[in-house]
Formats: sequence, structure tokens, C-alpha cells
Amino acid sequence: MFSEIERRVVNGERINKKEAIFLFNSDYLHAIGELAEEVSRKINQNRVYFIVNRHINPTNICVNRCRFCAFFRSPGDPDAYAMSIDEIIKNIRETEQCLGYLSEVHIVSGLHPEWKFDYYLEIIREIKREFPNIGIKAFTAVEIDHFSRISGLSIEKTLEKLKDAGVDIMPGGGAEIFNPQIRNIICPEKISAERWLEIVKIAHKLDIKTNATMLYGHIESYADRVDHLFTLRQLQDETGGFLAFIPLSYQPKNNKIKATHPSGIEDLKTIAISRLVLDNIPHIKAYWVMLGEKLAQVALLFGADCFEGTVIEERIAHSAGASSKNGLSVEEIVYLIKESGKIPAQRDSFYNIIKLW
Ligand code: V47
Repeated sequence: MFSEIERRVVNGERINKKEAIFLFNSDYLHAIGELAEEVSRKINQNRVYFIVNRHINPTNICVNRCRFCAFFRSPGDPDAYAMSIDEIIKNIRETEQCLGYLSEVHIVSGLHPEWKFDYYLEIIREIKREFPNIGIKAFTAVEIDHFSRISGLSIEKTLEKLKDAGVDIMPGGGAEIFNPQIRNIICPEKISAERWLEIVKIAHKLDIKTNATMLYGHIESYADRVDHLFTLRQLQDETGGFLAFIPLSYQPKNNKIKATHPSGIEDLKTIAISRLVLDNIPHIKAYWVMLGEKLAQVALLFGADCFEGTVIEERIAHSAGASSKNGLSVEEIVYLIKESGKIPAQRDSFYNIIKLW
């Protein structure tokens, strides 16, 4: 069966669900990786993208108590925090001064029970006012749903207001795994898969590009992963609005799910099969924060073409036990990419190349 899949992929044909499940169950890690690498080269030549960015999580107070999440806190918890706009601006300014420049801020927040939609809008407006040249990747479909409910505005209006305020693109979080039974166990209070997909589709219609993620390696099956990937492939056929897909390797500490961290083999296989199935999404990210820097580097030979970025201060994965650094310097990223034999391509939020290293 593998040689038939190989023949089809090389001819630019699509693989089907049965074949994707076969690949997950097989031991052909090298062969799958090589094939994914070939597809990746066809799409992105020998380049690996990265961005000089900073993650900001304005609050960890969240009404959605997802069982896999070690980041959320309830109001009154000793380590609950909620940042002022001044603090957010100060953090960005310090990072910009430290790195010399910054191309993007990535903002994902808890669903704070008291903050109004206007506060989130003001965060974006202030960042844009202070740093007009920095791209803003902000708020997942989960947050958009929350904003729409607290403001009484439609999803369209909510997104339009965010776009007017300065949001450039949306991150891909909150997709988790689309299977409703699994979703109900790991994040019962979160919006449904249908709602996540509906909101993303509206964003694409309004010409807001988004990413997509998949949280894997907990209690889901291979069939669940494959269904998730095929659902994204179908939506991308309709809208073309996804820029990148990011497989999120499950981090097992300090949460309520009993599962271990997926193995390196599992991580590489998932990245490679994602590249093979999602033939219509241009970029596959190796998220070094969750994979670890070294495995993320190896993933660049298994179909991944994007290394996320400098990140600087990561809280979500590290609360759940990620042992990677909190951030990487440009020099470290360039070194890891070059050592993989690829060309580091520093990018902006829309994957325009700023510099080839
Ligand atoms: O939505 C939470 C996940 C996501 C755990 O779009 C966990 O460019 C693993 O979405 N183990 C946030 N994952 C991260 C994210 C992201 C990261 C980098 C780039 C982009 C992008 C998006 O992290 C959450 C959730 O799905 N998450 N807890 C955990 N224990």
C-alpha cells in the first residue's frame, strides 16, 4: 500500500482517509518523512520560515476550564493574573529593545469573566498605535465566540471590529481535536468543533487569514487525527484562508488528563502525515516550544517548513511541563535551521520574506 500512496503523492494526487490511517499505523517513519519532505520542497523550496515574535497572554483567568490546560486560573487564585494595557505595551517595548526589532505579537488570552469586549479591542488599538509596523496575530475562534456573546454582536461584526482595531491574522488555537466525544472529555466547556469551523470560515470570508492547530497525543485515536486533518483540508478547499497548520504535541503535567507526552516518533509521524494530507495549506509549523528545540529541528526534514519564532515568553505549554526554553534568539533559530540543511527565511505575519539568512 505504501508504494501506491507514494506514487499518488509524487503525481500530485490526494491521499484518502484509509491511506492516512494506514500511514499512522505503519512503521515506515523514514519513508513517510522523505515523502513529506519532497512535498514540502515542492511548496516551499528549501526554505524554513521563522518570525521575530513575542507571545502575550493578557490573563490566565478563564471561564473555560479545559481538562488538558494547566494555564488557566480562577479569579482569586494566588497565581491568577490580569495585565493592564500599560503592562502589555511595556512588555512589547522591552522585547523590541532587547531584540532590536519585532515583526509580530501573538496574543491569546483567557476568557476573563469580567473583561468587556471593549477592553480586548483597546489592547489591540493601543498596540497598533504604539507599534504600527508590528503585525498582530490575535484571538482564536474560541475567544471570538466569547467576545460575540459578551458584546451581543454577531461573529461578523466582532471580527470586523477586531480587524478595524488592528488584528492582522488569527492564531489557530482552540481547534483541539474535532471528534465530539473526545472534545467532550478533554474540554467540555469549550465551543464545539462546528462552531470553531463556522467562526474560522467567517474570518476567511472577511479576508482574515488564520492558522489551524490539532492537539494530539492524549486520548484521541489515529482515526480522530485523520478526521481532524480531512475536515481542515475540506474547509481549506472552500476558503483558502489557512496560512499554516500547527500540530500541538500534548504536554502532560499539571492537568486533569491521564496521558503521557507523545514520543518523538509519534511527533515526527504526525508532522509528516499532516504535510501529506494538507496539500492545500502552504505551511506546516514545527512548534519547538512543545516539540523541544532539537526534535523541532529534525521535523524540518519530515515535512515542516516553519519554525514559529523567537516566542520570548511562553506560558501555556510551560505550565503543562514543556521543557524547552522560554524563547530563542534569532541566532539560535538560524543555527538550527542551517544545520538541517535548509535556508532560514525570516518572514512577516503573512509569510512575506523579510530576509534570507
Ligand atoms: O489552544 C493547551 C494548546 C494552544 C496544552 O497559530 C496545549 O501560529 C499541548 O494555539 N499540551 C495554544 N497543547 C498554542 C497555539 C499556538 C501556538 C503557536 C503558534 C500558533 C499559531 C498557535 O495550546 C491552545 C491549546 O490547544 N494547549 N494546553 C497542553 N497541555
